[in-house]
Amino acid sequence: MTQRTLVLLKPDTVRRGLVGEVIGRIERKADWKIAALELRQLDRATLEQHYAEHVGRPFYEPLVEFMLSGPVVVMVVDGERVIEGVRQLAGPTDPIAAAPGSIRGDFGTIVRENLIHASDSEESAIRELKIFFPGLS
Ligand code: RTP
Ligand code: MG
Repeated sequence: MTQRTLVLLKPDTVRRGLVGEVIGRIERKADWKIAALELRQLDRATLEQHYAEHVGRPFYEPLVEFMLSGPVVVMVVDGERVIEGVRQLAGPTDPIAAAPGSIRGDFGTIVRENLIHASDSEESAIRELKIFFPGLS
């Protein structure tokens, strides 16, 4: 089943020079294709939409500040079961709980600074793709 997902490489990934490493893991999966890719400084309005489900939670404000702290890589990836697949490559939200071999498990320690975002369902992917790439067909 070919799907499309939205992936963000968070400011920690860019700052730490791990963009190539993380993109490489995505790129090496059979038949997955990068459909769009951009280094972008996000603004608060975009993040308010993106993280709408988390508004009011204690981690929301620090999360938005972190996501504004530097540019992120915004990308669209197409391929076989890519939504579940990128989540699997990323590992669980808490990098200490994430298994070695996963992106978060290999490179992360802090829950907030967990390197990568990937849409968690087809519904989320459609919603998030509209926010970050409104012109993409
Ligand atoms: P993401 O949306 O970034 O792919 O990550 P996720 O589904 O694994 O995590 P989610 O629950 O949607 O939370 C979004 C992001 O908020 C930060 N966070 N901080 N307790 C905390 O300090 C906390 N909890 C979540 C993380 O950056 C998480 O990825
Ligand atoms: Mg999430």
